[in-house]
Amino acid sequence: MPSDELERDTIAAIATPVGRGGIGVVRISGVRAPDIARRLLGEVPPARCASLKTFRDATGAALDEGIAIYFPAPHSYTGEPVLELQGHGGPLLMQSVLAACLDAGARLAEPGEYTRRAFLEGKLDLAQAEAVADLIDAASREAARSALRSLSGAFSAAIGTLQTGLVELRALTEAMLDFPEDDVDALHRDDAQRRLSALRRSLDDVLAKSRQGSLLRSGIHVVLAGRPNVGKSSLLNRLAGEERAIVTPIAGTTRDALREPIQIEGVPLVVVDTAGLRASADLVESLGIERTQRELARADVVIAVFEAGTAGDALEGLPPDARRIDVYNKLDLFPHFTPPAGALALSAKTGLGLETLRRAILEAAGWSSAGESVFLARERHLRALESAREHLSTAVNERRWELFAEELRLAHAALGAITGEFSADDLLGEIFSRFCVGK
Ligand SMILES: Nc1nc2c(ncn2[C@@H]2O[C@H](COP(=O)(O)OP(=O)(O)OP(=O)(O)O)[C@@H](O)[C@H]2O)c(=O)[nH]1
Ligand SMILES: [Mg+2]
Repeated sequence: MPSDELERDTIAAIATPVGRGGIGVVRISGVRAPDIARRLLGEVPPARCASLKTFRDATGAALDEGIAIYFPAPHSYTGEPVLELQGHGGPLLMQSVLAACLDAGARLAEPGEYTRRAFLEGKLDLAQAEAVADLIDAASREAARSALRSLSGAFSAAIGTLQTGLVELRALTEAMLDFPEDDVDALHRDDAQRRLSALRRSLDDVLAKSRQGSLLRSGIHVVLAGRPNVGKSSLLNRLAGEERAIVTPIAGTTRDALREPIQIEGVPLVVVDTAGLRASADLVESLGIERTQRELARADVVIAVFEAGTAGDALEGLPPDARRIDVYNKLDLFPHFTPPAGALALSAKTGLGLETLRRAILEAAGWSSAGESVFLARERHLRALESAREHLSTAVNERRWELFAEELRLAHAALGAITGEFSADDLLGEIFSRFCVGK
């Protein structure tokens, strides 16, 4: 730990959202918290008890009356002495309480600084600290549940188990480096390979759960595309459960891409309705079609919409790598219509076939977990896991103990980056700067 971390400033911030509210919280963390309590409240409140207090400024004038809670170190969110002042949540009032804290010796906290301190004090590892931000930002029930699981340490524990396995294998390998006689070697080589296979299986399992979880974090981008008037907007409204997009019998109704966040089984998706694809002389419509092409380029899943009773035709500009679901709409008009193999038939008007479409969307997006525990992994975690996986694959074919040991060491380091065991300062800066102030 650098020495400036030992002599940390005491920080203060408004922890509740900006604006009017029934309650507003100012949070102070650092060695001066007791001193600030004495200046504002006249005394340090008893540990972890809610005390009704008058908050006063440096001149002794009353600012607000509210609840003060003092958390002595190390039993606080940051691991430092923490004072929480819960006052009336008016913006001006909160500002004046905060100003009194600054006058009493605190400085304004930076975004994520409380959680960063919690990390430095060993209250949380890096994956858990990230889960705090993910929990706050969770856009769906499933995402929130996964974030909470990571926060409680389930993800870190899975990484920890992998690391323990690696440490054991590394110890075995290091021993071999000292005794390279042939007979011992063969025995240990078998043992090492067995352990290595088990480790690789566990790693693949964690990686699969993390890939699933990353879908929850980023949300799945689903784009509706097709000729004008086939019912794309009607389908969006159905999926959203509300009349979001304008629907008319006029071809070329939708001009601009319309995004709608929806959830299917708690999984967050963004569904984009687009302008129908056709050659158009209308300037606005042409611009809309350009936007359709842009949306298509970054789709995870494309729903290509056709009309029942027609053969469907080739749609230009569909990205080759996105998953595609072909849908024949207006089944109510052609109840005996059978879609081509692999395509779905449905009716946006009656809702027939919509459930099948919802399931198909999740499946196309790669979501397979039926309530099973997934990890709300970030891109950073996926990269680290993939890197660890590569080192283990290299190790499998490595006959030289020194190089075998080196691959294990690198895999170990990659996993350590997830929990912050081996993390550079700039990575920490990058992670915590995305937090809100007061967290
Ligand atoms: N009978 C029937 N009519 C439908 C169905 N879905 C859409 N329609 C009708 O088809 C017409 C076009 O629907 P939209 O949802 O506006 O079609 P769109 O693909 O968004 O059209 P553009 O925005 O012009 O590209 C409207 O009159 C809808 O009421 C359906 O399942 N059955
Ligand atoms: Mg439309």
